[in-house]
Amino acid sequence: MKKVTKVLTYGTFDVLHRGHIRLLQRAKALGGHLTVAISTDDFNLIKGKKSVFPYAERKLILENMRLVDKVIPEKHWDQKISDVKKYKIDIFVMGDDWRGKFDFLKPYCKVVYLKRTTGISTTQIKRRMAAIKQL
Ligand code: C2G
Repeated sequence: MKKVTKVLTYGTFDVLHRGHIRLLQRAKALGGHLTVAISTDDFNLIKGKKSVFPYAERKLILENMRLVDKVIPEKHWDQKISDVKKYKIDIFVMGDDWRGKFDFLKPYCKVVYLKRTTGISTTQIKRRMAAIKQL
């Protein structure tokens, strides 16, 4: 029986938008099983990110997406090697705003950086919301 290719990616995935979806779509297309490690609220503080939605809500949304097979928490920077080993990951995927940053995973799995979707970001969405409020 052919082993299913397992893909892993990490992120905050706050205020889900087409940039996130396109990343997840392309990541899933690389294999048959996609695990998403979602940054916890505590880890977001370490990343200097304040999310609109708490971890539990960001997790609820992603684990109910057809594209996503498994959701795990991302609690700190240095869990990736053990995650790749623990979940027998074949391909690690990140947007290319992280290009090179995770090459240390190359001895353990394939590392793929996918083009970041331009014209959309959580920050931009917050700005649009603020602008609408002014109307
Ligand atoms: N992304 C994208 N296009 C956008 C916005 C985001 O392709 N317009 C991608 C990012 O490159 C990343 C994923 O979507 O691969 C999740 O983005 P964020 O939630 O912003 O994740 P980030 O804060 O970059 O956290 O250990 C890694 C970090 O947890 C990554």
